Amino acid sequence: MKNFTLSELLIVVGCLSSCGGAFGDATGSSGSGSSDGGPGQTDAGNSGNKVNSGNSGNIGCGYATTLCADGYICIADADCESDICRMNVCQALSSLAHDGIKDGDETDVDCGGLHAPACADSLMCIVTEDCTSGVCTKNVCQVPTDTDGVKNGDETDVDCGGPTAPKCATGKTCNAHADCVSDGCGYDGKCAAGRSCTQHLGGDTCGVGEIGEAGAVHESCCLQAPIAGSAARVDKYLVTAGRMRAFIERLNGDVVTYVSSLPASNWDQKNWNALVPANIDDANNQLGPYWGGSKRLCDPGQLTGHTYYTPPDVGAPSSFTQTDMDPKTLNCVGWHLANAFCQWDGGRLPSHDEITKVFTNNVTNGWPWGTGAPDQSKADARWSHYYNYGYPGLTPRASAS
Ligand SMILES: [Ca+2]
Ligand SMILES: [Ca+2]
Repeated sequence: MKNFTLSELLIVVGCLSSCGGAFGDATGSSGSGSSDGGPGQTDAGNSGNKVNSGNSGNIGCGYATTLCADGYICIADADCESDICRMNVCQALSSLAHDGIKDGDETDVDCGGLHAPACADSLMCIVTEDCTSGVCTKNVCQVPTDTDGVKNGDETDVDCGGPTAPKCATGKTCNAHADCVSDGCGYDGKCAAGRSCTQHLGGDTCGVGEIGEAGAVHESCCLQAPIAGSAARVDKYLVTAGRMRAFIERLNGDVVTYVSSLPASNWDQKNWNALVPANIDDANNQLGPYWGGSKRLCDPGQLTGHTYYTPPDVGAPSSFTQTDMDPKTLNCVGWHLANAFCQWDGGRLPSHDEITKVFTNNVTNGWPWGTGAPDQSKADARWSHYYNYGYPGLTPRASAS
């Protein structure tokens, strides 16, 4: 193995790689210098980094899905063509690594050390990197467990996710909804705070300011806030159109089948099943302007309008795009569908008494924004985006009164 100078290592640490799977988004790199046409280079816009004493900059390394050649930066063995990642550099597979004997710096036969693949469970090791499990105890590679403090086996993050480990908390890495406590694996490969907040728009765009606005501070739309004088919690933000869309799309519009599984104490199967959608077309119809007769102020328009985007063929084309609408607060939704949504998302609809107490701090200090009618200057980010009702992309009225 070659020796690196300090400056070379600094270059390595400061840049992104575009090969291997561990780095995810290949957005180019921050290093200086120019490409020298390294192996596998296919795209000038995707620059990986090769440890190379003769070059201080970046070397094209193909696309993010390619394996890294010897000498390129890696995080895990699986990032490398040689299947050997040591000290974050892909190592050349030694000719000794498949000769059937323990030689070189191998810790067991043809495994371990700097030039052979990591060792399977129960084989000999010296350091954690000698083992596929990442756990070397008393010089023996250990079987992965969900308490060893290492992401190994089928886990998607440290000691969580996959078929056997406990489910992962919010923010941990996931591959599927089932990996997460919330049953929601987000678009970013992290467990979402709620089942309905796995998407970007209306999923993690809640908080002060609009998307792209200077000073905007956004977080998950599924966070919850305490209620004074109660053990219950309430959504920190009003439900977005995007959260309803996540619900509808996850069920492919078939809310009827979902509610059919609810206990009688939570759902009136006989009288309510016909009042929720059975497919996507039903859902667009129910969340559009005309279901059950025209809904007041739910027709498309710039001063009115349903915030759940519905396609043109529903009969009432939205005046705004789905991208505009999904982050907005949901409106024009029937009680039964709202009820089903809340239960699917792990909660329930609040009672009138409960919601009154929430908005008046347990009836002690008026409304959350103080006294009098709410207006723009009194907007409270705990409960809503600014300007989120009916005016996507437009300057809002100065007062909602
Ligand atoms: Ca060997
Ligand atoms: Ca583990």
